[in-house]
Amino acid sequence: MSDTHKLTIVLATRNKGKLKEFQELLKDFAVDLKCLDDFGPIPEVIEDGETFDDNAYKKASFTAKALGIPAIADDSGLAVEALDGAPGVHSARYAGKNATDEDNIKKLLSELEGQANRKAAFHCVISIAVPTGPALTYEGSCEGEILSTARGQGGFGYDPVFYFPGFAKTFAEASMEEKNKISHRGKALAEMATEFDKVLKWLKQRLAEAKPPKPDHSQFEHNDWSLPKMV
Ligand code: ITT
Repeated sequence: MSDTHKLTIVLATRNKGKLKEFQELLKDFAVDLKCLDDFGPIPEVIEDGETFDDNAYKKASFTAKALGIPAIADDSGLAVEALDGAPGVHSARYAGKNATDEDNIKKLLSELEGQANRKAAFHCVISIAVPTGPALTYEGSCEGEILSTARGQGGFGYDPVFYFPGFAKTFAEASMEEKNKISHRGKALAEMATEFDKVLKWLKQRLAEAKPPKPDHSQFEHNDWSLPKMV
């Protein structure tokens, strides 16, 4: 398909891995998916929402407005039952502003020390927004348990302590293909990809509505177009 027939959409991330994953998933659709690095500098979005939904929408709508084209954003994290849903939207910076994955895991394990309830779930929300504000949302979750020691070398973030009973392994012990099939992000992405043709139609309709109305030529029909008489 020629690029002129493709709808340009920006994925609100600088993470090339994420971009590749989305591009691969949407490769059969008439869409030219870019990431933030393909555009000039735009201000960082402050992810201060109280829910994954708030943050995903904030990122998508801010980016769409700033660049004047539709934008997709995702937000995800880990919610632990015994910690009232923490680290939640603070998952990336649970142990502080520049925390590494190891720092975050260490803090999580210390908060859960002696706790019998180890239930936890990863959540992911994908938001697709147009510059005028409206958005579509896709969600996915994956339930598991937090172990008391890390296991496995794969994945990222909290994967080494997230035990998925269906695999009898942690996410860091599972292959990427295995994880993608059942993970929070995998499920949200699959739901979005399944109906992406509808998403494209919806986006085109919203973009068309946003254009200034075409002039109504009927209003000129009875106009007198002759030049004013010179006196
Ligand atoms: P962006 O730049 O795209 O926003 P990010 O690192 O903020 O990337 P997310 O919002 O998707 O990524 O995730 C926030 C944190 O939640 C992430 O840093 C991890 O600590 C944790 N997390 C999310 N998904 C995870 C997964 O599949 N496995 C392990 N940890 C995960």
